Amino acid sequence: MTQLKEKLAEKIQAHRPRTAKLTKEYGNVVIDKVDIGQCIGGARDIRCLVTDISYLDPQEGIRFRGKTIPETFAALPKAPGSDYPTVESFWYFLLTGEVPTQAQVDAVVAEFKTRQQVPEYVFTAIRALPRDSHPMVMLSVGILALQKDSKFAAFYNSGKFNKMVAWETVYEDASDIVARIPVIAAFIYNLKYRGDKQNAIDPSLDLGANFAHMIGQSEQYKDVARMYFILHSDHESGNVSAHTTHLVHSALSDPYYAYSAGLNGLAGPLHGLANQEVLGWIMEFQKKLNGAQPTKENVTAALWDTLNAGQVVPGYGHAVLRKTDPRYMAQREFCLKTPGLKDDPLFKLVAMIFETAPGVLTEHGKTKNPWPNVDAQSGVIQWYYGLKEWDFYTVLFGVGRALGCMANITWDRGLGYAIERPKSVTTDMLEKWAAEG
Ligand code: AMX
Repeated sequence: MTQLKEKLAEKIQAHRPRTAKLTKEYGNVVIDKVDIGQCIGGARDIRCLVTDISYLDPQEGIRFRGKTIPETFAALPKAPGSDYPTVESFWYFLLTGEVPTQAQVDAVVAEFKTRQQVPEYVFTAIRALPRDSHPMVMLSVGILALQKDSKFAAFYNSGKFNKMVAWETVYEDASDIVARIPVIAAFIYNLKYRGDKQNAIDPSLDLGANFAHMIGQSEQYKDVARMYFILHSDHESGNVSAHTTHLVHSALSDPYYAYSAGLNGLAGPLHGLANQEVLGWIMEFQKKLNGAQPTKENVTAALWDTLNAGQVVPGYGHAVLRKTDPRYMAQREFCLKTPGLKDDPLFKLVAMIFETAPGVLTEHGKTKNPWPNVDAQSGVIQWYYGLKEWDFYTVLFGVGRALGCMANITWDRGLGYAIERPKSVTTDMLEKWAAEG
């Protein structure tokens, strides 16, 4: 057993009595109620999921294992010569809740090297798709193609399945997915946008740095990849990608089925596809400007054009957050401290939208949150570093989101969470209850 798996075994063992006690002794304690608005309106805010991996406060934003984004970045050991932690150290932290030592990080980096080789049949399956398929289709197919080697599915089918240790094989699949998904993403990028010019894995590099290397990116982009994957990892359990992954795995579908499904949810324009939509919106606006400088006036007019056409302003609003997303701020700070990027015309335009859109959306009066979310800022950084194929941006999100989703389902199995099965009612019933007040 690796050090990380041993540590995780210890943590899961120690946690189990807490969950068992809550279920057995306090199972009837009411923690929420449901109204008709929530029943029709996407189950918004209903407290009915448990996770200790991250928590999203509407005012404060995300905390990973109790730490804010700046605290997380400050606490974790950094990649060699970098201000940013490796994705591997963050993975250790998400799984165990403990900040790893450098030696523990090195062990995970080494472990990932043994896992990251992607079988050729995965690439064959992706190549068989039409080249103009969306890269999210390719990513979802790539993850699903790996399913035949699932250690969890093999354990389930072995006749020796045992609930107490089932998490160990979920951990194996989860770790394989986290180690391999950047390699699959890089393959897709190279296939679609670099004329199939594939770069081999560099075994001396950590996960983020290797992704940068594989897509032929610059030295500076290594930090972009590390930062981006960590920021997009987790946003508690109710968002579409995390919830789908959890739901599908709750049927004991293995992590490959579960995460492929999660990715399909991430591909929706109200969720992960918003980052591609933001760039599309900005490019359309720039075209209309026809060389003129963006001003508060012309940005305001463009925002109203979008709203009056009955469309949403991509990158703004959130189902839970009620302030500027700290993931937006972390990326904005990256832009402000990076020479060149802070004076980049696209960054300036995004900053102008940041100044303008909250006022316009407030005046429009529909959204409960007029502030930007993570997607409003992320495309600018990618664009600046030359990754201009914006239909790939959700794939980057999907590589990062694997960390949170995989940590969550490892713990789901560790704590033996039940198959998810909420109850539905009919409109007749709702009308009857409405009439009864
Ligand atoms: N522009 C215009 N109108 C908006 C809006 C926006 N950015 N955000 C919300 N609204 C509208 C909604 O469409 C809804 O209108 P309706 O009553 O006519 O249906 C109304 O405001 C109330 O919505 P809400 O309760 O504030 O938001 P929600 O919880 O229903 O939806 C979200 C949240 C993110 C889907 C929504 O804000 C949105 O569509 N934003 C733009 C897309 C986006 O940026 N998505 C990415 C989210 C982050 C992520 O998952 N990656």
